[in-house]
Amino acid sequence: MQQNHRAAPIARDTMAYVLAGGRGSRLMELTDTRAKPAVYFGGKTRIIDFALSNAINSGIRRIGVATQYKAHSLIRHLHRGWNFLRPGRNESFDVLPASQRVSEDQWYAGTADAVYQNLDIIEDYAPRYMVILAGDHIYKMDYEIMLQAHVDSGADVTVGCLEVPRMEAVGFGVMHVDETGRITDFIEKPADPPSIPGRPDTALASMGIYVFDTKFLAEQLRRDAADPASSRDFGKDIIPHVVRHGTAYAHSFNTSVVKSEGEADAYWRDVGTVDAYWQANIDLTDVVPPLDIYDRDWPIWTYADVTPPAKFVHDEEGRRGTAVSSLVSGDCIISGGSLSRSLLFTGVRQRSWSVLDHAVVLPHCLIGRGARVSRAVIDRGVRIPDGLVIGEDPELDAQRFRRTATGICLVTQPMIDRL
Ligand code: ADQ
Ligand code: ADP
Repeated sequence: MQQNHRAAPIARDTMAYVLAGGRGSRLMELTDTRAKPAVYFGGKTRIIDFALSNAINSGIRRIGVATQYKAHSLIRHLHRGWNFLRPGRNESFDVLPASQRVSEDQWYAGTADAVYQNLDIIEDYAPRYMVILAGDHIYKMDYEIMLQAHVDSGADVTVGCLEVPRMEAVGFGVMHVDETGRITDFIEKPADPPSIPGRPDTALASMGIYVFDTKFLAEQLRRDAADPASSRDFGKDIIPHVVRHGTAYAHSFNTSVVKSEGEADAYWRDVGTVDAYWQANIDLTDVVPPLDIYDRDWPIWTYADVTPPAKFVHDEEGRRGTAVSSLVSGDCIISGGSLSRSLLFTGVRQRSWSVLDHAVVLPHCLIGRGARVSRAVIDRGVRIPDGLVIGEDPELDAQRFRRTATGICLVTQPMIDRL
């Protein structure tokens, strides 16, 4: 991998610590066998590649990833794709599974515990700053800008934030800030989220991104670990405590979002539900997508198999394999089928007379002859039988597949086997 962004001193004195242990249960069967950060996104990458690429592109060269739930697929991906950092250059890449290192009967209790249990490793590297990140969001952000703001303000903690519709804020940490950006109040997942003063429909939400001086963070984690009432969580315990007893500043995502020409909004997505996941993938097929994955100044690194190019061929009867407004990854063969507004991951095979429309097809699926699939997510390796129709009969779809309220079908191999 090449480094094509400046490596500034603050970033080089920073460790990025990615929390990648959560299940993401609202993704249903997509996270039955893999943690949410390992879920495929955007054709070639996995969700965690966005946070990791942001760290690398921001100039950070020390990275730790805490894993817990169904970590096998994630760990394999990290080892294959992300082990290029070299200890001899003051770089490091550590995968830190919940391994009962501190206490024999404890997995990571909460997100703060997932850092606390590895404090010895972190303190051994002795980075001056820590950036704590979630491994399950899609966005491009320059953490160096946030680090600089943290140093400039002299805060104990700096919390990345963005504005969200007030009713969506029930799933976030919500904060109040004064005119200097200092956080005066922080409530984790409030049932009735407070709005931004003067803007009743909008709330200021935590992105779950925190910058700390390492020494201060270590003190806080040790204090928190000694508190039997604590749930060992950043959002529930650590951040509210620092807001009350120290100085916490908010850092607006708008300030450090990485945008290229054509990207209108500051793009940040949780993709935590099947609907949001489907939509964010399909959005990439727009003529000008809201997220630019072609930006060479901010590449999204990943592990990918070396594959032959995608291929489009006539079938025996002369029917052409065609694609419009679609993303087709390597090793796909479209033989006499057609697709539109769809996204094919690596190694998908599409047979004659099959039609895909608004379909997100994960790696190594087979779309059988004459099958029709619309508004669906097809899990990795699924073999869609010849002639099967998905997305046209709501009642039948709901019996056979995981069908969301808005009519998106999630299809897995066990569901096909039961037909
Ligand atoms: P949540 O979205 O509820 O709130 P949480 O479940 O705490 O997020 O997970 C945060 C990150 O940590 C995720 O990437 C998850 O995979 C990982 N994780 C969860 N439990 C873990 C464990 N035991 N070990 C390792 N990793 C773990 C948080 C904040 C809110 C904020 C939102 C923004 O608490 O204040 O608004 O993130 O999404
Ligand atoms: P997941 O996130 O679905 O676990 P992985 O890429 O980690 O995805 O692999 C899942 C399984 O599929 C592994 O057992 C892997 O060996 C297998 N696999 C990998 N490449 C292929 C392929 N080209 N065809 C079929 N199976 C494959």
